[in-house]
Amino acid sequence: MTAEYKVHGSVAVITLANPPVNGLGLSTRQGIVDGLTRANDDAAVTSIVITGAGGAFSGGADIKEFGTDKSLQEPNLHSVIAAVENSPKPVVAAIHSVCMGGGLELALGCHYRIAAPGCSVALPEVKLGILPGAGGTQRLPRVVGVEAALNMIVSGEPVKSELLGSMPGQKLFDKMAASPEALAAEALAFAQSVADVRPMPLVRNLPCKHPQGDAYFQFARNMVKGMSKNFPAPAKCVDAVEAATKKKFADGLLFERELFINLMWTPESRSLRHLFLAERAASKIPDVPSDTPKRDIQAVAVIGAGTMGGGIAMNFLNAGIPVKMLEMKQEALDRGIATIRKNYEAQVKKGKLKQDKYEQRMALLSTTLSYDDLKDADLVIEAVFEELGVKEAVFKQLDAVMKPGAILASNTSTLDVNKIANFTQRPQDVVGLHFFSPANVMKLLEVVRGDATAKDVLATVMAMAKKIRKTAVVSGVCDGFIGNRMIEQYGRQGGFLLDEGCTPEQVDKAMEKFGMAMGPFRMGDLAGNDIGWAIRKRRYTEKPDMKYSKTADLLCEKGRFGQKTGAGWYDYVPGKRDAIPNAEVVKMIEDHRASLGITPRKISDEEIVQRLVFSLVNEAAHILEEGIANKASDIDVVYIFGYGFPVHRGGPLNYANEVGLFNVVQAMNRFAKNPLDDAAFWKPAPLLAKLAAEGKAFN
Ligand code: T1G
Repeated sequence: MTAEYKVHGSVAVITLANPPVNGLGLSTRQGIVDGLTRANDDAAVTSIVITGAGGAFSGGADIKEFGTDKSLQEPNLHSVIAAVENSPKPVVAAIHSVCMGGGLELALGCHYRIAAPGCSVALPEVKLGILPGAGGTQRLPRVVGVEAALNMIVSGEPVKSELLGSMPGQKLFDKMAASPEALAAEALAFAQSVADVRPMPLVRNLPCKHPQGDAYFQFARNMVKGMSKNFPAPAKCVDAVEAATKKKFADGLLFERELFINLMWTPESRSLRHLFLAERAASKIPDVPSDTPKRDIQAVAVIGAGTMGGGIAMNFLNAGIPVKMLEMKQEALDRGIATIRKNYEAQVKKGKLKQDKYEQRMALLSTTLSYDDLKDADLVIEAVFEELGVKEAVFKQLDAVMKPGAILASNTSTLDVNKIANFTQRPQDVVGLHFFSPANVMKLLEVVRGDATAKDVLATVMAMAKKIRKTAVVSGVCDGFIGNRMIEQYGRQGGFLLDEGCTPEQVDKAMEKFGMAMGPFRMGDLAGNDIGWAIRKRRYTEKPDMKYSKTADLLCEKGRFGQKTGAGWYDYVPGKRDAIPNAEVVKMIEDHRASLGITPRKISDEEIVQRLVFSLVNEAAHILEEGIANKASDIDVVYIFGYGFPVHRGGPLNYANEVGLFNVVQAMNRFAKNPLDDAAFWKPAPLLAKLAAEGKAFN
C-alpha cells in the first residue's frame, strides 16, 4: 500500500508514500480510506492527520493512470474525499513542499489544514487540458475567495503557502507551521487540540458568493477568451467557478464532474497529457541507467562568440556557471560580449531581469584568445563555422589542451559527430549539443550521441540540460539528426505545392490555421533561405536523384534570403517582422510553373496540411526504425520545443495517432500517385506501414 498508518498518542497519522510526488493512484487512495477506517475503529484515536512522505504532500492524481481503468476505479478521489468529510473524527491535512491538483482537493476535503511555509499550492489541471475534477472548483473559492480561486484555476500556477495563509479572510489554512521541520509536531499538537471540537468544520458548508457575479464572470470570460486559443479548458474553469457561486454545493460538484469528464476526452487534453509525460521521458535514455555517475560541471568554455556562441554562453551564465569564451580575434570577442550585454540589457529594460542579476551574470563571463586558457574547463562547446575542416582544427586544439575527463561538445547542426570525435584521441568524451537559435531562448537541445560517446557523458549533459532549463532529446548521428532531417522533407513538400499551384501565402496561412507558429515560407525568411539553399546544393551532388522544386533556388539567386536581406518569399519593412506578399515572387513562381508546363490547380488547405505534416511523420518513422530517436514521444518533443508545432496537437506523431495511422497511410498512397510529387518518398516507412496494418499507434 502506498500510504502508511501510524498512531502517535491519540492521533492517527496517514502518510502518503507514493514516490516521486505521492500521486493519488489507486493504491494510495485505498491506503487513505483504509487508514481512516482503522483510525475511526480505534477508540484510542481521537483525531487524524494526513501528510506526505518525501518531497511532496501530493502532486495530485496519478497522471500515469489517466486513460486507464485505475483512474476511475473505486475508491476514486471523490469517494476518498467523501470518506474524509464523513469521518466521525477530525481529519487534519499537514501539507508541505508540493500540494497540487487532487492533492489540494484532498486537503480541502479535510476538516482542517496546517501548512508549512514554502509549499507550492496549485490547481494545475488546466495545463493538462482539464480542470480540477474532485471539488477544487467548488471548494477553493469558498476558502480563498472567488477571484483568487479563479486566477489560480485558470492559470494553473502555484502560489506559495505563506502568501495564501496571509490573505485577509482566508480559510484555506487554519494554521501556518513555523517551518517545514516543525510541521509534523505542530500538526500532531493541532490535531489533539481539535479532537473534541464539534461540529467539525467542512469547506463545503461555507458560503460562496461574488458581489458583482454576472459582471465579474463576463469580465473573466473575456479575459480567458484571449488566452485560450485552441484550448477549451480555461473557459470551462470559469463556468465551474461561476457554478460554485450559483448552485448548491452538491449540484456544483456534479456540474464540475460533467465538465471534467468532457474535457478529459478532448484531443487537446490528450495532447497536453502526452507532452507532460513525453517531456519528462525524453531525459531517460534506455541504456543509460538513471544512477549513472555524472561528471562535475563547474566551469564551461565556449569556442566562438558569434550569435550561437553568445546565446549558448548565456544559458550557463543564467544558471550561475562561469563561462570563458574564446575567439580568434579581439574584435570578434568584443562584438560577442556586446551582443550578450545587449540581450541582457533588453531584459532589464523589460523588467524581466534585475540589474544586480545582470551584473552577476556578466561577472561570470571571461574571454581569451588562447586555447591554453581553456584547460581547466569541465565542458567546452564549440560553436564555430559549420564546415568540417574548421571543426577539425578546433577539436585537434581542444584535444591537445583540455584536461582529462573534460567533455568536448560540438554545436554542429548537420555535420557527422563521429567524424568530429575522431579528430581527437578521446572520442568517448565527445558529444553533439545542438542548440536552436536563438540559443538563449529556444528550449530544445538535441544531444547527439556519437558511436563512442561514453554513457556518463550522456548522463552528465542530460542533467546539465535540466540545470540550464533546456528540454534535451537524444539523437543518433545522421544528416540533420532528428529535427532538421524531418524539416527537409517538410520544405520539399512546400516547394512542390508552389510548383503545383499554391502561393507561399496560401501554404503559410493553411499551416498557421493548423496551429504552426509560422508557415514554412515565413519560417524560411526568418531562419534565412540561404541555409536551405546550401543544403540543397550539397544534396544535388550527394543525392542527384532526390527531387526538389527549383523555386527556392530561383528566389535565392535573386538574393532574397529573407528578413536578413529585407526580402525573401515576402518583403519586410526594416524593424518590423510583418511578412508582406510580393507580386514579383508570385510571378516568378508562376513563370517557373509555366516553364515546366504545369497547369496550376486549386489545392485545399487540408491537402497542404496533410502533405506537410505527413512528410514529417513518414521521415520520423524512418528515424525511429534506424534508432536515431529512442522513442516516438522524443520526436514530438523535438517538434514542439524546437519547431513551433502546435501544443494542442501534441507533436507530429501524436497528431498522426489522432488522425489514425490507417488514414495517414491512405493519404500517403494518394500523394504517391501525383506525378509532380515524389512517389518514392511517399512509400510508407516499414514501421508506419506495420503499425497502420495492425491498427496500432506510435507509442
Ligand atoms: N502523477 C504522476 N506522476 C507525476 C505527477 C503526477 N501528478 N507529477 C509529477 N509526476 C512525476 C513526473 O512524471 C516525473 O516522473 C517525476 O514525478 C518528477 O516530476 C482530480 C485529475 C509536482 C511540481 O498537474 O507540476 O490531480 O520522470 O520532473 O520539477 O483534479 O511534476 O521521474 O518518472 O516535474 O520537481 C494535477 C504535475 C494532476 C502536477 C514536481 N497535478 N506535476 O516538479 O519534478 S491532475 C499536476 C508537476 C489532477 C484532479 C486532477 C511537477 C511537480 P519521472 P518533475 P519537479
